[in-house]
Amino acid sequence: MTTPPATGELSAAFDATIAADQRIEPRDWMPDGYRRTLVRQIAQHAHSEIIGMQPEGNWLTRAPSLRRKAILLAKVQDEAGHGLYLYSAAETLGADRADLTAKLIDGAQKYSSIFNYPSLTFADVGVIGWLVDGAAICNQVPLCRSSFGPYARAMIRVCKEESFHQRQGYELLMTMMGGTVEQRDMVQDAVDRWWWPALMMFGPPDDASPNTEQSMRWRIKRHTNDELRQRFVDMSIPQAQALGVTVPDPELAWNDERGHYDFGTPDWHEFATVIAGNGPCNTERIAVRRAAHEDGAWVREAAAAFARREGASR
Ligand code: BYC
Repeated sequence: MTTPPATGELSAAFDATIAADQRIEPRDWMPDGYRRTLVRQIAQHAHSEIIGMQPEGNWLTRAPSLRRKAILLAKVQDEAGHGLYLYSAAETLGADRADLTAKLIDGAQKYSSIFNYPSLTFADVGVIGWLVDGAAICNQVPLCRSSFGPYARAMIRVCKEESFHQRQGYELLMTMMGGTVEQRDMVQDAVDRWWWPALMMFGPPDDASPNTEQSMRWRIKRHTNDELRQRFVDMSIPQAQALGVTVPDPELAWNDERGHYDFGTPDWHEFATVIAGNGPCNTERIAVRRAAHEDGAWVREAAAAFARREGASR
């Protein structure tokens, strides 16, 4: 019998893999903190995809045409798929999917702040695609190089689908901007409501982000929250100009010296309120998720009974 390697050796192998920019796989030894951080981030990400179906899902029965309905249906279904890849990635770390769902419903685990805002008009569907999926792409493209293999691989497919989502949102807004004055006003109103929450998606500022430093060292995160927020602003402003809308930030200005846009400070008090569970739609989002979980109990029971029968007949 061979002697198992000592923890020191395992830890050195882990550090060397990270330093060489290679992937950690589920079979590899990893520090408890690395595993915990990944389960936290991946679970939160999975929950966001699942809860994220709600603001747009609200418009499925009221889409203005069959074409818009088919597009929206496909997008919302994609989000469900993203949630499933991510729950699977969390399972490779030893997390239990039923336990993760219970933690979401109990409020023990977070999901993205952005989904606690209401979608008031069909223009919100376009703005969610443009800005929310746009922010998601900015945040998630670097995660395709995250050090944990299953997470990085899940992100590749997620990002491909998110770019389709972003384009469908932008195309919808372009169409509305070519319409009536009322339609253009709806788009501007939606941009005014979603701009700041979209900037908050990147998380607290770097000097108030407890997890960034260690997550960067472990190469789970590749950029800080502020770096990605800046990238998102720089990317979105020319798109806003092409669309013919403005963003609700009097401090926004191109800074020639930095080669970036300067922009105002998001309302971090509002962010703290939303992630503490007291945003405009937190209660409703969790109530809908809980009801869907309870309504699906018979499906889970039937699937488990089928699996038991198949197992017994083998
Ligand atoms: N909302 O130390 P920090 C989508 C929490 S889905 C809520 O900077 P970290 C889409 C953070 O968890 C979008 N909570 O944390 C779906 C931590 O609290 P805990 C979701 C937030 O992890 C459908 C505390 O604040 N995307 O794209 O280093 C349709 C301190 O923060 C938020 C992902 O999840 C927030 N916005 O960095 C369309 C991407 N921000 O956990 C689109 C993957 C921070 O210690 N996640 N918190 O209690 C990440 O990249 C990182 O987890 C974050 C935060 C950048 C979000």
